[in-house]
Amino acid sequence: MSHSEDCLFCKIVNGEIPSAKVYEDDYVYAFLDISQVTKGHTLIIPKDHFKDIYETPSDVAAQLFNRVPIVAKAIKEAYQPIGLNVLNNNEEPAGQSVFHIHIHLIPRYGKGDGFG
Ligand code: DGP
Repeated sequence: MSHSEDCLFCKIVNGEIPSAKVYEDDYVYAFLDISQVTKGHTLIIPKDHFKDIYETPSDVAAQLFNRVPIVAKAIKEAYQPIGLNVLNNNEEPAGQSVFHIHIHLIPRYGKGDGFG
């Protein structure tokens, strides 16, 4: 398993930094985003370190995106949103602030829910 020494999300995967786990298997880890854009805002990351979509091998991306419906259904069941946005930011100008690829799942609750 490849890690980057000073990567925040590698530390979350390792348990060095605590997180609220939503889902985990051998390849991916999902946890609540610390700055909840809406209630239940979740991030899914590969356990191996890759900076962004450009550096992520297709097989790892396949595993990562494959888990989106699983986590989306768990969020829907737990939080009962009326919609859900799936988002992936790559590079700083696009809003990436943590350089370990991640997918945002943002549950939506209607007008005034704080997103969009
Ligand atoms: P992005 O801007 O797309 O790179 O998203 C990074 C997200 O990571 C941002 O929404 C906030 C979240 N985040 C940053 N630090 C932590 C942390 O220590 N714990 C958790 N759970 N989330 C974090």
